[in-house]
Amino acid sequence: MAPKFQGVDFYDVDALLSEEERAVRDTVRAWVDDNVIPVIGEAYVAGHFPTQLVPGMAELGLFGANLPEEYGCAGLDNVAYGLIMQELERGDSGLRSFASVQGALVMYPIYTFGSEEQKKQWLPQMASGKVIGCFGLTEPDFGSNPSGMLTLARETKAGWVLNGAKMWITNGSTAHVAVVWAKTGAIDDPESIRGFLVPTNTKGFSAKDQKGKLSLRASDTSELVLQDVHVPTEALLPQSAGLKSPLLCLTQARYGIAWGAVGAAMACYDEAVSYAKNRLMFGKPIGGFQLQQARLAEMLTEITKAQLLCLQLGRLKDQGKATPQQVSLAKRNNVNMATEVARETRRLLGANGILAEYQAMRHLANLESVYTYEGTHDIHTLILGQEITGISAFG
Ligand code: TGC
Ligand code: FAD
Repeated sequence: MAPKFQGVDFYDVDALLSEEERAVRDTVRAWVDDNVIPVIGEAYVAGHFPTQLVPGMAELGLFGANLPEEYGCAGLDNVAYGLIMQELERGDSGLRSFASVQGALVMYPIYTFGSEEQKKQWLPQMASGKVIGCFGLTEPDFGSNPSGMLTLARETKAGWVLNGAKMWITNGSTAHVAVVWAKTGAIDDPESIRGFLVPTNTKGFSAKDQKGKLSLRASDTSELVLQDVHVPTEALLPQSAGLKSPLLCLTQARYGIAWGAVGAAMACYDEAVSYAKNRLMFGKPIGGFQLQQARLAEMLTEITKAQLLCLQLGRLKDQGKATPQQVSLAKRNNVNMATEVARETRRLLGANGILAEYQAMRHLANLESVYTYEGTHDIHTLILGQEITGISAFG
């Protein structure tokens, strides 16, 4: 059995956490060690999300953990929330994706743009894991540029009728409810984009698994088709207004990803150190050779920088001061960093590095998706470019 994860904390970042934040982190860390690490390699190879883990995650209060207790959520601060994402992604990006989508992309828009009735109806059920959600923004021809979406919602006497297709939707086939973003006005008017809560058993709604994924294999990714889907007036998220609404949700999810990526990097670094100390070649541990020491030193340096970045971002978020551009910088840096750490670990492990029995290759393959979703690395570069120069590369 693999030894328990001891953490990676070269700069005593622990000392900067509150007692509650440490306790949350330690609880999720132990849960991941006991429940995720033993099964995730097999689930990944088999290509399915380990649904048996959902009740345990709900019991620990991991869904929408930074939303208020009055709706059945844990009411934690954003640093504790980030630490949860870190530990989940230490297990697997698919697990963190599941929690990100449930909390940041479905519960958050219900909380932020929903009516009181919608919040009471959906949030407690989602916090308890009895209802699973998905978030439909991306379309086959509109990924980085969601403003061009073709999905339409037309008002009728009884409510709305939705038509369109969404692509690459995490939790799409397992979800009970989908947050669907659609234009309610002219096709060239992103200001008319609004969010709808669509139960997935509504007539005309279908979800099809995305087959052939070589990344995020322990995650459900689907294509959604909406063909004359009739929903009542109450399905509309009343406070949603324009492209800015889904983008606000993305800021929440990107924040969690910035922390999650650190978890994946920590898992890989831990594996690399252990392997370097134990693998003998040319009569001594490979960790005794300068080339491998340089690899490990680089990994530890980058992880430490990313940890400090996350912590300060979380503190800013708790003060209501974090900007979307600061979140972009963290998502962009940390995911790239984690991808490099996973790649270097895979290489350090030699042939063993390609096996599912070890973690590095799985994390590396996962992180290629994380690099692309929630705004590709390039898109975050351009968001920062606009912030720096005041000139948009998109318009
Ligand atoms: P643009 O004109 O820049 O913005 C429209 C309005 O929105 C505001 N805004 C934001 N607000 C909050 N958070 C953000 N991140 C925001 N970004 C922009 C902006 O200030 C403006 O407000 P206002 O008041 O002036 O109207 O819009 P644009 O059409 O030029 O697009 C900009 C761009 C390219 C940055 C944006 O479209 C973008 O971020 N594209 C990337 C798409 C993306 O990230 N898709 C993710 C889909 S979901 C997903 O991948 C889930 S994976 C989940 C998992 O498994 O973990
Ligand atoms: P494109 O936008 O076609 O980009 C292709 C390439 O062009 C990229 O390298 C990109 O960086 C580059 N590019 C694009 N525009 C520019 C530019 N202006 N300048 C320079 N380069 C540019 N979406 C959801 O709505 N909900 C989900 O739950 C969800 N889950 C996902 C799960 C997985 C596993 C994956 C892989 C994706 C998921 N997505 C989801 C979709 C994801 O958000 C999109 O894949 C992402 O936004 C990129 O869109 P695209 O794949 O169409 O790439």
